[in-house]
Amino acid sequence: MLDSKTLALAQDARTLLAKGLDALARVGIQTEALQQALLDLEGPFLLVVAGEFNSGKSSLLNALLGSDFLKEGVTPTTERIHLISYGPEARLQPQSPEVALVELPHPLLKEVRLVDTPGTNAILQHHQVLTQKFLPRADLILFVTSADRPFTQSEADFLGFIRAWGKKVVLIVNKIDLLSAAELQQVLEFVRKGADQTLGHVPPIFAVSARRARKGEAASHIPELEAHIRWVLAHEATRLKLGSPLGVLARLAEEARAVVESRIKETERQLATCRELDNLLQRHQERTHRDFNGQVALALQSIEEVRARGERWLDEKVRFSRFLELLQSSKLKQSFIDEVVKGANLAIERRVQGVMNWLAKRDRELLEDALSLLREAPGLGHSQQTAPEEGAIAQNLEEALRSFDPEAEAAQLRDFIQESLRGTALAEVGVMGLGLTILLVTQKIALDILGIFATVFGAILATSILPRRKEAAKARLCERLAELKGTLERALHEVLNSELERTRERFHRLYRTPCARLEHTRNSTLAELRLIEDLGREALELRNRMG
Ligand SMILES: Nc1nc2c(ncn2[C@@H]2O[C@H](COP(=O)(O)OP(=O)(O)OP(=O)(O)O)[C@@H](O)[C@H]2O)c(=O)[nH]1
Ligand SMILES: [Mg+2]
Repeated sequence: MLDSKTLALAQDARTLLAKGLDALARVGIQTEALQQALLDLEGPFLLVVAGEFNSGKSSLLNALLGSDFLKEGVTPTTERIHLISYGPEARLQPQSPEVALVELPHPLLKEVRLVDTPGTNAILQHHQVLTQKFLPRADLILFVTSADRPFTQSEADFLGFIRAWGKKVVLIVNKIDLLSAAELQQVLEFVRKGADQTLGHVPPIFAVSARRARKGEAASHIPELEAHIRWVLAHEATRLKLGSPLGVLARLAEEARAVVESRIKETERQLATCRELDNLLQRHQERTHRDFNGQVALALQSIEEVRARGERWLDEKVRFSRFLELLQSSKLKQSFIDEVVKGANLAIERRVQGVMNWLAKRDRELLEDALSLLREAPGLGHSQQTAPEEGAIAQNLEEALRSFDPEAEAAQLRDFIQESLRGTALAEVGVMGLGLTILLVTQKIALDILGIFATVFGAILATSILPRRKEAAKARLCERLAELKGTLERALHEVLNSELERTRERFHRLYRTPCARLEHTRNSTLAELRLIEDLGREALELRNRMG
């Protein structure tokens, strides 16, 4: 009959285990061991005998049960898990290639189910696998080591495995008939130390001889072991039984934690790529902004050239000897057109076009840089498998690059410049018949040939002193051209700003969605990690509360 405190603990355990099953399954951890442990909660106490092959596990069970039913031998002998329970007469029934059911008429078996397991560290690997698979079900483990080769390295490894599942252990040093009393003391000391190091504590240790017991000789110490087993069954069975699935839960939570942590690490690595893309965009925009001034200077150069030619023209024409000629303004006008401004509009348009091409090239470079950044992202280069979100980003970038048409881009940029020049107050164009079908010109950025000539000519006529006329004309020319330069410069900067904005938006579209998904994944995986850590901690706390 369970007391109320144990009943409450059992209830808490069941609630926690149900929560655990759910959480572990969601993370993708195999939960069979926990499901089995839950089923076993309702079944008999499972006392499992484990250890290296030939240590005398089957002999020990035969000695405890006073039978010779289990096969013994010097080579690896026990091939299956033997589940031994009470039955009116001895019988063995193979259940599967892995499990055999044994019934024996021994009263101890009414209180406990004993389990004989294949030995570890044998050449037959599958024996060890069978035993390791079964161990999570154990409520208590009798770990058998042989007195003639006590506590080997592989036994220490195996005990470490048992500890990870949170199992309680009783250590059995078997075959003590092979040792003198002094040797036995040495062996026991050695085993005690080894156990302490491996398990972190010294479990109960029994030094026995299954052989003596079987021969009916004294000093087998099997009765002491049996008494201990009966005591455990009477006083600790419930606690151990409830603790068993909690140990399994803690162990699986630990496994899940490692899995989830590595997922978080992988997501963080991909998120770092997202941040790299942000940085790349930022650097690209800063660099484009900086280098743009050089491009603008190139475009303005054409206007500068008009100014230089205009000044030279004035120096040449506005001379006393040619003064009469000057007054024939139609000739003068034609000369001004031919020598100063002819071709200037085309030159400006070409240079502006050059700036637009440069901007388009920069956009393409950004896509290329982003793609190589993604290809060189840590992990991507080494693993064959590309993470899905990174794959999506790379695909978007490749697609954007494939469909990237620098000419169409530059044309679109021209549209921008048209837009930004609309409504500027330069004079009408095309009037001088220069054949200006050029886009820019129709958008009023062309040199206002007539206007400039009128300004210059007006300045020439405005004053009667010749050198002054020249200076005044030069000054007016400069003024008008500076005005034009200012307009063009502003228009180009407006284009730059809207282009940077547009690039930012378009570039973001290529990776923002997968990156947002990654952030979401990271956050939900972090929440999973916290849940798993809580589960593991609660499982251990609850087991400790059981005493
Ligand atoms: N001297 C001595 N030999 C023992 C004792 N117990 C078992 N043996 C012998 O050790 C050998 C192995 O015994 P098993 O009981 O088959 O050992 P096991 O651990 O079940 O071996 P596997 O089933 O192969 O894992 C047999 O030859 C036994 O006779 C003992 O107390 N003293
Ligand atoms: Mg055996």
